[in-house]
Amino acid sequence: MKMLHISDLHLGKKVCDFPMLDLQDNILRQILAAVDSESPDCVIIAGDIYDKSSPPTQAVTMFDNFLTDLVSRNVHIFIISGNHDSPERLSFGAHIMEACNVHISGAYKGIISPVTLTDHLGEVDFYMLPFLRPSTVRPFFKDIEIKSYNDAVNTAIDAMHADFSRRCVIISHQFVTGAVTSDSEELTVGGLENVDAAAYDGFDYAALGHIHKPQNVGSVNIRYSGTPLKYSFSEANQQKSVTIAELGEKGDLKVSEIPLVPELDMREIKGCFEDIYSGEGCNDLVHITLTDEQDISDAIRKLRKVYPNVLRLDYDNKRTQMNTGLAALEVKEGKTPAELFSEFYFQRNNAHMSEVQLEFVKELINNIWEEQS
Ligand SMILES: [Mn+2]
Repeated sequence: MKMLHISDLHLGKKVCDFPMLDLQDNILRQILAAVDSESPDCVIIAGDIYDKSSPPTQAVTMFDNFLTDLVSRNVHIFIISGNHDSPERLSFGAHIMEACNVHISGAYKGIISPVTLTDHLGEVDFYMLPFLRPSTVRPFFKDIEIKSYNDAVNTAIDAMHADFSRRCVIISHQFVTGAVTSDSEELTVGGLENVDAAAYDGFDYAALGHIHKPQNVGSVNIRYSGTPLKYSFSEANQQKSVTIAELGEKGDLKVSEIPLVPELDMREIKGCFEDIYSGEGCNDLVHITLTDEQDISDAIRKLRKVYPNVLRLDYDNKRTQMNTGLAALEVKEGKTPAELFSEFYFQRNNAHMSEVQLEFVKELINNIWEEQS
């Protein structure tokens, strides 16, 4: 059973106000090309189809086209809702789409029956769990105490009564303890969401979504495919990919990756203004960190001439390296205005004024004093 596993498309997402739709359209085409070259039996989309529960119309149209293209390739398609999706909106037309081998698990209803596919080795059961919170599961199990996400997921899985003597796959969108996170996931603070990997014991493959870096958690058969695109600068050094999981006889799993190459990369650039401004430049989505000690006036507008898609600009210099805000100036009698300004300058920039700067300030202060007297 050959599975092509993706997740966290976040269609319609903007990164630092930059709309990702065109890049997403291109990356979906690359995924279709991977379906063509790999000929999987099924495509698994493990949640977070959209970035918002009410996605923009362009995102809905894009996913509609993607699904239509997938169906025309004669594969089974498994879709679960993630924490960013509206389960009800995602399941619109789900019963009708079953006829086209599109299987959607939207709102949790307390019972999960497997979808069974057959290959030359026999049957494989696919269990589809939508994103679960304790409050989603509790109403269906009044006599079980469900305090945590871990309780919720374990209760829902126990209630499936999966037959682990058969080949079986689970599709789930949760935060498994030990997974390496990025800045774009919007997790609940404090680790409340954690689910122990042991919840997925017994399944030949757990096709996971929610965490945006592709990775195995603990063992090769518990895996996040990651996002198809970088959605934060913390992912600048990640290689995004499509996961191919091949299940032979029970317990025999092979996993490989097909790299995805975005039309525009997301990168971090650090250096002084002159070097970056006089460099080659490109259209990539960049976060520029300037190391100049003095702020460059209108830096972002100037840099956009070489890097039109600067999404973020920061400084890394003596001033920004100071860990706290400005300490109160110690105003004592007997200090001249120029001395006070020198102290202020030092606190602000973590460096002393040069002789020239000091002379300039003294002259300026004198002029102001004379005007007022
Ligand atoms: Mn996500």
